[in-house]
Amino acid sequence: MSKPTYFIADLHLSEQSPHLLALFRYFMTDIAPQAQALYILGDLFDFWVGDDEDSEAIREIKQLLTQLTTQGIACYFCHGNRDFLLGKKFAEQTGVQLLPEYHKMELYGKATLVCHGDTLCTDDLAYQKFRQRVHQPWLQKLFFCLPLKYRIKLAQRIRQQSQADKKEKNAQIMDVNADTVRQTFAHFNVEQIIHGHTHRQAIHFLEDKKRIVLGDWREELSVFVVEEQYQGYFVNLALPQ
Ligand code: LP5
Ligand code: MN
Repeated sequence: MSKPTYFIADLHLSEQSPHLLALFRYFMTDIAPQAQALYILGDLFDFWVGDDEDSEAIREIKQLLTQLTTQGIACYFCHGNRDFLLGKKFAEQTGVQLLPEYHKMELYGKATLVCHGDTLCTDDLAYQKFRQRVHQPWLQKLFFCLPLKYRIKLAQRIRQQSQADKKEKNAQIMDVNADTVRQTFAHFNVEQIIHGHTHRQAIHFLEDKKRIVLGDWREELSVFVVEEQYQGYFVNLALPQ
């Protein structure tokens, strides 16, 4: 019998959230080693401004990932809107394999697409405009020329602005656009899409297709488990006392 595949997203880890770090430590040492592969579908970090970022928390996260990949468990990473600047150096240091924006795969015989999910939220025009800008290679190159502490300051300013802007947006705008979802299913010719970003953990059935939305991590961790003989299910766990 083959081992399960795990999917997680939107952990938003940072030095400022020791509880999330503790959940990640628990997940990576007690749960993830049971998997055949782990897919991290973006926003592992609260934000990422370059692979030269360093802190005690980052060192531990890297070490936990390395520990998993050296056990032979494949670990894949798809960029989120907070950590799209995570690069090759991080991947080399941890053994994590970077995925493109959309990654199509066979998951126990099912054609499956994985992505972060932000590109499906096409009603959020302000965000899509912002995304287009910060994904420009020349701007990123320029950004990397800045000293680390300025990059962190800028990221914090953008986070503040994003939080303020979100208060003015209605929830509908920040969800996926139904037409974009339909087009994505058709374009990639898949039976299921697994993504995060909207933080609205759910399995949506669309005719004969499925869209699985991963939950973000708060009090509990959230993992979507797919096994050969099952359709897939969510596991939500708090830290053991
Ligand atoms: O992340 P979340 O859930 O809060 O909101 C997202 C969208 N916001 C973002 C921004 C990220 O939170 C922060 C990313 C930091 C990355 C590191 C710095 C990289 C700099 C790179 C330079 C090359 O993604 C939010 C969506 C929401 O998801 C739901 O989908 O609505 O989108 C926004 O809020 C976008 C705003 O509407 C526009 C943001 C304008 C920022 C302007 C910056 C001004 C700063 C000036 C500093 C001098
Ligand atoms: Mn996100």
